[in-house]
Amino acid sequence: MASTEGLTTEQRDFWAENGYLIIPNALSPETVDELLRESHQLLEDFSLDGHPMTKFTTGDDASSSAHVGDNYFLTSHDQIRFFFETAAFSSSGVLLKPKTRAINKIGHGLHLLSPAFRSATLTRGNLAIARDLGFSDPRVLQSMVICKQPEIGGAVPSHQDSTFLYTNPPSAVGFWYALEDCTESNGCLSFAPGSHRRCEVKKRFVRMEGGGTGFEDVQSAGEWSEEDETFVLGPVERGSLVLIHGNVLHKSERNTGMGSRFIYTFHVIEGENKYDEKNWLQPTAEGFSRLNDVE
Ligand SMILES: O=C(O)CCC(=O)C(=O)O
Repeated sequence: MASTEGLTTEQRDFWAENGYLIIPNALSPETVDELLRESHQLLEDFSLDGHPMTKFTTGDDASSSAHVGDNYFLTSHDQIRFFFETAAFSSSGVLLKPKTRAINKIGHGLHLLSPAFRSATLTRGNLAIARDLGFSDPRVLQSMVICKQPEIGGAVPSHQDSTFLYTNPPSAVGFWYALEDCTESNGCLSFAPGSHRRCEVKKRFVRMEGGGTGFEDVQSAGEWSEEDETFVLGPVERGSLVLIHGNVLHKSERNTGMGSRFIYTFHVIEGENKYDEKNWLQPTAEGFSRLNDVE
C-alpha cells in the first residue's frame, strides 16, 4: 500500500541524523479515504452500553497518576477499543460531546481485526522500510487511530516510544500515517531532531504488581535533560508517512481548530530483542504480527 519500496540513501541519512523521517504521498488518496471511512464507521458502531468510559491520559511523568491502566486498556492489544478525550466530559463526569466526537483514540488491534487497517499495515512497502531501518524480524505489536478531535483533541506530551514499547535493547519504531492534513493549529507532531542519539531511554511503562500501570527506571540510561532539546514542527499532508525512532523525543499540541486530525499509527519492534512480561502490552499466544510474513 505504501507506494514507497524502501528508503533512498538520502532518506536513510536523514533518519540516522534526525531520528524521524517524513515521506509524502506514501498512501494513495483511495487508501486514505478507505481508512478514514473505516475509522468513522467504527466510531459510529461502537456502543456506550457497558463501556467503562476509559479516558486516554498521556501523563508520562513517573510521579503522575495521570496514565491509563485499567483492564479495558490492558487487554486491548487484540481488540478494537475506544478511549475517550478527558475534555469530552464535564467536571462532574457528564459526556458533553457525541461519541463520534469524543474519542481520543481507537486501539490497539486494528491491524488484527480490521481488514482495511490490516491491509495498510502488513504490506511489502512497510516491510521494505523496516528492513532498511535495520530490522531482521520486524513485529507489529500495536496499532491505533488517533482522532485529535476538533476543539478538545488533547496534547501529547514529549515522550520516547520505547518507554511505552520497551525491548532490551530498545528497538521500537512508529509508522505514523496522516489521514488528514496535520498543521500547527490542529496539533501536528514536533520532534527534537537527533535526540535519539543523545537520549537513552530512562524509564519504561510497566504493569505494576498491585495492578494498573506505572513507570520503572531503566538502569543503564545516561544523563540527559529534555530542557536541552529544541523541537521543530513536522506539518504533513494527508497520505504522508512519518517514521519515528523509538528514542526520539516527540510530542503534539492540542487541536484548537474546528476540524479533526485523524492519523493511523502502528509500531514495530525487533522480534529478536527481549520483550518481557512487565510491559503493559502483552502478546497473544501467536505472538506479535510478523511483518516478514508478507513476503
Ligand atoms: O499523533 C499524535 O499526536 C502523537 C502520536 C505519538 O506521539 C506516537 O504515536 O508516539
